[in-house]
Amino acid sequence: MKTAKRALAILLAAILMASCFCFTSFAAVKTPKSMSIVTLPTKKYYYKDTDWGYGYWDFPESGTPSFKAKNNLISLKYNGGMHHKYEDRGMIDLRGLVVKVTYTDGSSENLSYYETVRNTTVIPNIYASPSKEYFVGENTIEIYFDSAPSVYTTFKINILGYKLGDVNNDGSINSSDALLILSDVVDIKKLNSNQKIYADLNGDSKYSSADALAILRISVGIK
Ligand SMILES: [Ca+2]
Ligand SMILES: [Ca+2]
Repeated sequence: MKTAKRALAILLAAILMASCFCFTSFAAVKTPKSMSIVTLPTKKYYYKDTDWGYGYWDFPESGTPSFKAKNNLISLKYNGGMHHKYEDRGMIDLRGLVVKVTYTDGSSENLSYYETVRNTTVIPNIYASPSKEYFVGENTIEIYFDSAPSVYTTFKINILGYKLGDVNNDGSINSSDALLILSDVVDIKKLNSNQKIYADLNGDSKYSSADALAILRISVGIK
């Protein structure tokens, strides 16, 4: 009888422990339901050669990752976070990002982006990928948790293109670029924030008809 009671006590204790364990496990794992941006990443602009280049990152089975040149394929060069899905296209610098996460149990919290370094691998708590391949101009970026990739939100980054004076980012400096500046100056159509940066050809920290004239001089071969 004593043995039976003892066995029963052990059984009850085992069941209790198992149920506690299950409850603890269940309570510890929260499932994200939605995500929204509280603070955007600090880095807003990506500059050619400094932040991106024509090519892709090659990650060999062994050895050091290297950047391989390839025309018409833009890769970002930020190497702070290991990216699983689009590693051949480079990575986005998410430092400074804060997101609000709402869970299926109704609770929510603000999470800041961080990176954990394990050996030589950098593991982020929030992942990012372009909605399609990167291109010069405005790009939509999706951010998500590795554990719940179907829950995501988006923001935009600016990948700045060719050279000063190429206001429309089409690869050449010509009268089309000058016309864009002049259209802004006379309030027909305002330049966007990317275009304003490339419009200041003479480097006086503003764009004006003087820059348009300088562009026209270049386009007709007068320096
Ligand atoms: Ca142009
Ligand atoms: Ca200027």
